[in-house]
Amino acid sequence: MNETAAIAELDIDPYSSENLIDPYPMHERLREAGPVVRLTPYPGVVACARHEQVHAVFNDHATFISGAGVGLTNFNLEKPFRPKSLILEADPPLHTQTRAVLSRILSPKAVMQIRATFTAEAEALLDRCVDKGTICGIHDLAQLYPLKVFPDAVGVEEDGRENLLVYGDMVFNSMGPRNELLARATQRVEAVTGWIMEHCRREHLRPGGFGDQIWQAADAGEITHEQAPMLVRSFLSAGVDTTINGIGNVLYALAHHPEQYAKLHADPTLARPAFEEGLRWESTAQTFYRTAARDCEIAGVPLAANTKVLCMLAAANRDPRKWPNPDRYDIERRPSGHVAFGAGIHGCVGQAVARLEGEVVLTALAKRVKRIEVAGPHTRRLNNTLRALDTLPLRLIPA
Ligand code: OVM
Repeated sequence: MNETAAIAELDIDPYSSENLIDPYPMHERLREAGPVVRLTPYPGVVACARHEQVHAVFNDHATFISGAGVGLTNFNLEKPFRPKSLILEADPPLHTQTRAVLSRILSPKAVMQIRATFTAEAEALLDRCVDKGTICGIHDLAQLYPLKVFPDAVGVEEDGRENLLVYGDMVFNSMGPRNELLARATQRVEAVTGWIMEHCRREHLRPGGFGDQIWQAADAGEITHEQAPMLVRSFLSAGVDTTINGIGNVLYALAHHPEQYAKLHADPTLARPAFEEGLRWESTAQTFYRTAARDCEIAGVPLAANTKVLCMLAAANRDPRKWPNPDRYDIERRPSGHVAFGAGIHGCVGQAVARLEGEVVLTALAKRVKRIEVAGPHTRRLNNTLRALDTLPLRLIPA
């Protein structure tokens, strides 16, 4: 029999304002305390902050399941705020079926087909930003871009798209505790849930778009017609707030590392690795949970069935056991193995689209802008799961 190890316990609340504003000191304490750590304020929860364990948990989907929710709430014990996602909050065999459909719709071939349009939109938007000179990196760039290209690709009408921001904020807050952030998001979402569900219906989706392709998969018998709107809902839940903040965070990284931006400007083909390193350095989705399906162990530490395992992606992505100089943003690092998109069977199904968006925005930026200057203090939008900025004043010095 394996030896069992004692488990460390820390009085840390990952959802305190202090830790949401600056999570990095907390990440270090959790990584150093052990491979798996109990959190005093959350009984029944353990956290993994090291890369090795986060990766291992994600790659053992039979032991560490998603069907009981990938937030703090255990859906075996408490009702979810909305009907469960058929892909995010599902396990095989259901997950296998739904994933196959989304995976085909978002395949490398599909991404090739949207590339020209996504590039043209990025260039048009960056032209406007450079004309302005001083911009809010979030409102004028990071939000506008995904909010235009992704709903266009899904086939959602222009009117009311700002509802997607309110909805995404709720979805990602719902994975945390019942704190003030969740209470406020719950209030705000009430006005938009109807719009979201309405826009999952076939008659609201442009023929041929990603959304309509889900309905076509239902016609083909790959999924049921009852499942189709729920899978469109996944696009609308996961496709906008994530890329907005991925782009916002990388703009922040570049603005605060002028020597890295200089390299990107000198060689715009570094756009893709610069975005990738941004995801490692400041992971958009900071955390996801799994639930122990049975009594099990992590790194020799025994865990009871139904234990919620908090996987700290952002901490794993700066684990010094994995990365040399982990706190350094270095666009030449090539950070393969980062877990900003998760890993294993639930690894982000839209990652090729996310990477395309990051790449074309940074390419268009690099070609037009010689230098980025911080034009004032930034502000954060606190969210229980997302690393998000509210404002990011930037001065773009044209090439
Ligand atoms: C979904 C969903 C929602 C949020 C995130 C996500 C990261 C998926 O509704 O399927 O993946």
